[in-house]
Amino acid sequence: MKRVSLVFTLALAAAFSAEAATAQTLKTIKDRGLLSCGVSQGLPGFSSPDDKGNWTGLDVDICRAISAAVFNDPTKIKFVPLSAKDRFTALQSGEIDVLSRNTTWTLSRDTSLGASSTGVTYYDGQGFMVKKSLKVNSALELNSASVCVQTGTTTEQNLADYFKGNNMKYEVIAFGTNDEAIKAYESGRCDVFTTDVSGLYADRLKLANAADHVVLPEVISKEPLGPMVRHGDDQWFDIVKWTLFAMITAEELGITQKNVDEMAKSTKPEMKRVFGVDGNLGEQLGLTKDWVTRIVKAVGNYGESFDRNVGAGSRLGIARGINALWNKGGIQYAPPIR
Ligand SMILES: N[C@@H](CCC(=O)N[C@@H](CS)C(=O)NCC(=O)O)C(=O)O
Repeated sequence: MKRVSLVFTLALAAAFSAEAATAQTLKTIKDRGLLSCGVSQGLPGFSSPDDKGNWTGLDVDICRAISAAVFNDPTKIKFVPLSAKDRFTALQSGEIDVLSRNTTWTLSRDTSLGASSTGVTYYDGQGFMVKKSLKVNSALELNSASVCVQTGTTTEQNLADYFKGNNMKYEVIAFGTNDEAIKAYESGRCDVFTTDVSGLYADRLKLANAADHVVLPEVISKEPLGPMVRHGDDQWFDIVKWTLFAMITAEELGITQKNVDEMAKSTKPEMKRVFGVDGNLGEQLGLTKDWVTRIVKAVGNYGESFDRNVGAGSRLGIARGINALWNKGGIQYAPPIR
């Protein structure tokens, strides 16, 4: 009996210390008073700073939503601009708490790079852009082309797969930053620029004469983009994951930045749970009961953020397409808040 209870006590102690060891990120962020958010070095619509250093974008909104959920303030953030190559080291080393940088969820990133993908903010795929003067209508006509690409990306890998798979030759010219790659393409050092299709829309805005360039019809890969956290802290993983799910759920329930206070008075059981009137779901995450209200007040629901940053209300003007909600013809879907 004594032995059993000793074993039990030891097991319990181990369980608690494991919890204490892993649930550090939220505490670290609160002690620091800032969320450290890894973003791009400037990709309009996703994460880019204005002249005053004020960051906006779909990826930025995720960090603003997390900051709102934790601090009831969407501005308690240190934005860390990262190249594609440096982003995972920054996450592993603890320099950033979350990587929200048009980053594709893949198996090797979830395993050997020690990241945990928390969900998908934008379902994307890789495409090609060429100068109209090249008179090319399909990527299959690109045999022997030179291609500008950013190093440390899935883009590089897909490019190799696509050309090899179609028995085509190509010359890759890789750059450390996106601006270098796009400038090289524009100046004629390569025939083709390739990246995620959303990136092509964003990068086209940087070109002197956008109308001189065309995006080819082929989409050669799946690029589910979303926020990532470090392995090893389940509580933090849950917070980031459910922040995104809260934004998607808010869209589904018709909760907007404008009507959130009104909607919070709803007597419907699902609404009462979401708004923390019934139960303590927010507290189970380590947040507060009004976590969803905080998030939606700060950034709006997923659809509002999409429209404002990359969609119809933005310079990019991207259609919702497969990023529409699952019940509106798309595949955006959040598990139940219950
Ligand atoms: N989604 C791909 C590509 C991501 C990527 O880094 N794309 C480039 C080209 S659009 C980019 O975002 N550059 C912006 C920057 O370097 O700041 C990945 O995760 O590897």
